Amino acid sequence: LADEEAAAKAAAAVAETGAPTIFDKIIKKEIPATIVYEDAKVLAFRDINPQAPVHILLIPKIRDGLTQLSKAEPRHAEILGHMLYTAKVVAEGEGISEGYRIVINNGPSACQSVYHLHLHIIGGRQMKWPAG
Ligand code: DGP
Repeated sequence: LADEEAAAKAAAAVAETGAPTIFDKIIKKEIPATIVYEDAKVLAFRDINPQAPVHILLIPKIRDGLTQLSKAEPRHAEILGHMLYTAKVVAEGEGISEGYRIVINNGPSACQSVYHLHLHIIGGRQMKWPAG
């Protein structure tokens, strides 16, 4: 867990520089990803380290300052709404509408590791609550 905390803090420090993330390479199709949904504004692809039978990341194609949810400004309200609605559509496409979880890890204490806002869409198994 100490390693996880250290990595999360290091990732947050890099985020402050505004550096691009691995997700930019996925958006530009410079590195492969299993894309399950795409429109003009968002991209959804399978997580490389799945925590459940279905584990998809949904991201805005343009980061526009949204390194993490806590940086959201009023101008982001539309894309945030579109992301949440699209999560519902993606979950339907995966056949998990009966039950799934949407997660946003915000900042080091939530173990955010990639500083390009993303929703986790997780399902296909029984979830536990509270989350760890
Ligand atoms: P978070 O901890 O909320 O910042 O989640 C970042 C997620 O991104 C994590 O579950 C693993 C995933 N991830 C990191 N690098 C890659 C990659 O290159 N490809 C894919 N498909 N997922 C990645």
